Amino acid sequence: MNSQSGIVEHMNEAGELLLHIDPERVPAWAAALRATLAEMPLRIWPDRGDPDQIRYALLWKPPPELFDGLHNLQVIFSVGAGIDHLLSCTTLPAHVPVVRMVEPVLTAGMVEYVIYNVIRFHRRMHEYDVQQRQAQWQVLPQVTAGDLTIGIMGLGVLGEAVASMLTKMNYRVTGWSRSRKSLPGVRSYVGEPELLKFLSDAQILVMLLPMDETTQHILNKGTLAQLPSGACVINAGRGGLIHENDLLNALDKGHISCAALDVFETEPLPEAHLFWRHPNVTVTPHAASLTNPVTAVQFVAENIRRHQNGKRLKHTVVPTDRR
Ligand code: OXD
Repeated sequence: MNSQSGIVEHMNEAGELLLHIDPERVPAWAAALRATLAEMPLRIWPDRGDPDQIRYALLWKPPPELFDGLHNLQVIFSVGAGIDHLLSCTTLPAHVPVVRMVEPVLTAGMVEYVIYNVIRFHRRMHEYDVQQRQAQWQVLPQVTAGDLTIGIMGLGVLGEAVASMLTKMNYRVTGWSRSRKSLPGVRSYVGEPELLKFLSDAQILVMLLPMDETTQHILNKGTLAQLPSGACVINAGRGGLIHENDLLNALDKGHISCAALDVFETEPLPEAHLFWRHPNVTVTPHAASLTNPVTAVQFVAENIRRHQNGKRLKHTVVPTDRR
């Protein structure tokens, strides 16, 4: 065995990594993976090479046929923070661990997006924008951060980071989640029984929940009505969390004064959708926090090395989330 074949055998033992992502993102991800995981051959869908060699898969919205014959697949990584794009894939192998993307740059991007919109709504910048277009010089009343309650639905890694930043900025912060959380300065509400109370205080509501059958349309006519009059909504979780027509009605009636929406039931948001032209809605194209290939690949590489060394993977999806 020459040294060349020795290397090949070692690589085969470690297996190969399969990448599936939107075509325009492939070059940056492939470059980052080749730089950080140089020892691991990279396959880019639809080229799977010998499917038996695939041990790891890094995926965004995989097609069902991607998993055919991947008998040796050992870990599935999500390119994004959300994993609903994997769980909704009918062929996702039930026995293979799924790992969420959790890394500081992705978290920081989400904190920036939410804080930007909280301040914009709190300091009424969206109203000053309108006034400027009408050359209208009018000072609006100013509320201090400590007099404003920001309610965060979903206190996972992203929700917790947002909550922590908001508390540092002196906002009153509440959070709603499946289990009780003990976060400094954050009032925790739990489950169905405490949902209405949580909503009734949330002057700015931040949606960062995962999408599943329990959270679909959780913000609807009934729950929107529980928010204080004039509340603002920020959705950076998933479009399906909100019943879009109910939100439009609440905006038209003025019960909800403004919304910043980054995610939608149908993406890209159809050209004719009323959100595009609603005066009190800000639309961004699912861009609140884009996964940065260079830093994200560090997280993937660390987890692959942990896996190869028999250590526990970080940020695997718990079985109850995989129902
Ligand atoms: C997501 C992401 O999961 O963009 O939506 O990270």
